[in-house]
Amino acid sequence: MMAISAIMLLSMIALEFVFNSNVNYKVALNEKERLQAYYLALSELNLMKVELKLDKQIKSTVASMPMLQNLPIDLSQPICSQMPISTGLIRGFFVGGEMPLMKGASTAPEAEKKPAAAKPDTGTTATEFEAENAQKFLSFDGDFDGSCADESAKMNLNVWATLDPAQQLLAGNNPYDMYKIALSNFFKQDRFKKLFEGVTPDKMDESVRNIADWVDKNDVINDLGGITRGSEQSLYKEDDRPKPKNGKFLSLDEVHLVEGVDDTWFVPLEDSFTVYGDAKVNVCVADDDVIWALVMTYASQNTAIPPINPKNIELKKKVIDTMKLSCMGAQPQVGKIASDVDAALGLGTAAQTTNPQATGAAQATGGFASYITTEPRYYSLKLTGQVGDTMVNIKTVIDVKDSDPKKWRMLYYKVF
Ligand SMILES: [Ca+2]
Repeated sequence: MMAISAIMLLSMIALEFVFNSNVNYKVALNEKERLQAYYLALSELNLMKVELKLDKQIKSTVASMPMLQNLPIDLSQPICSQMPISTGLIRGFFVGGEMPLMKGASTAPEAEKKPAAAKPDTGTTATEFEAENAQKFLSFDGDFDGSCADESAKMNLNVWATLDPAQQLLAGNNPYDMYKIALSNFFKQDRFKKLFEGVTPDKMDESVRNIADWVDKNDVINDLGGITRGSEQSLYKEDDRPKPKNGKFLSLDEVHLVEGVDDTWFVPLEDSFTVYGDAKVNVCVADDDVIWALVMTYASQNTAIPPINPKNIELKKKVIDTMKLSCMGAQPQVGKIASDVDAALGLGTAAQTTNPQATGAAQATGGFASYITTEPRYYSLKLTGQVGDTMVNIKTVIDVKDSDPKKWRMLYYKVF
C-alpha cells in the first residue's frame, strides 16, 4: 500500500512538474512572440512614416508630369491609405511575379515557362535579384500590416473649446451653434436611422448640446441662439460620475462620459470624429456623410442658397461629385472647391460667389471655404504585428506639419 501511494505521489509530482515547465515554456514562447510582433508593428510604423514623408513629394512629381496628369488618379487620398505597406503587399509584389520590371521585356508567365538556366539571359536578372532579395528580407516569422487615416477628414468634437456660445452676429448662427447644427445634421441623416432607433430628434440635439457643453469653457447648459438652461453639472448628479471637463477631449474614449452619448450609435460612427486639429474638414478625403452634413449646414446659413432637402440624394450626389472633381490634382484649392460647391448648390456663377465673402453677413457664416481645408496634418495610424497566434497592435496619432519627420510630434501612442 505504502509503495503504491509513493508511486502515485511521485508520478503526480512528475506530472505537475511537466505541466509547470510546459506552462513556463509557453509563457516564454508567448513573450518572445509578443516582442517579435511588437517590433513588426514598429517596422510598419516606420514604413508608414516613410510613406507619409514621400506623400507630398510623389504627389508633386505626378502633378508635374504631363503624361500622368490625365490619369484618373485621386491624389487627395494619402498614399498610406491607398497602398498601405504590409508583408502581404511586399510578398505579392516581389515574390508573386507581379514585378513591374517584367512588363515590356517579357510577360511573367513566359518567364516562368523558361528553364531556370536560361533565365539570366532573358533580361529579367534584375527581377530575379529583387525577388531573391525580397524573399531574404521576408524570411522572418510573422507579418505586419497597417492603416492610416487623415484626422482632418473627420468632424472635430473639440471645436467648442475655443468658441463662444454668446457670440453675437448680425445675421445667422455663430460658429458655436453652427458646429452643433453640423453635428446634428450628421446624426440625423437617413443612413443612420437604424442606429438611432428609439432616439427622438430632440434627444439627438440634446446629446450634441451636451458634447459641446462638456468641452466649452463655461458651466452652463447652452442651447442654440444664446439661450442658457442652468448648470451643466445638473445632468451629472451621481457622485461617482465624472463632471463636464470644460476642456478638450484627450481621446474619443472620453466622449462616452457625456450624458446622452450612447454606445449603440456612437461606436459605429466613431470613425467620423476626431479630437485633433481645428474645425476645418478636409473634404477631399472625408466621407460623403460628413461632407453632406457640412454642406447642409452651410446652405442653411446662407440665405442666397435655395433650401436643401436632406433627403435629396440627387443633389447630394451632384455636390459630392463636383467636389471630388475639384479635389483632383496634386494641390486642390480651397477657394475653387468652395466656389464649385456654391455653383452646384445653385448660388449663381463661380465668379459671383467669391464676392459675398467680403460682405459682413456672409463673412459671419464664412462661405464654404471657411469650413474646409485640403492640408492634412494629423494622421492616425493603426499598426499590427503578428507572429503565430500572437498579435500586437499599436495605435498612434502623429502631427506631420514639419517637413522633417524627426520633428513630427506623437500625440497619442497605445500598444494593445
Ligand atoms: Ca456650456
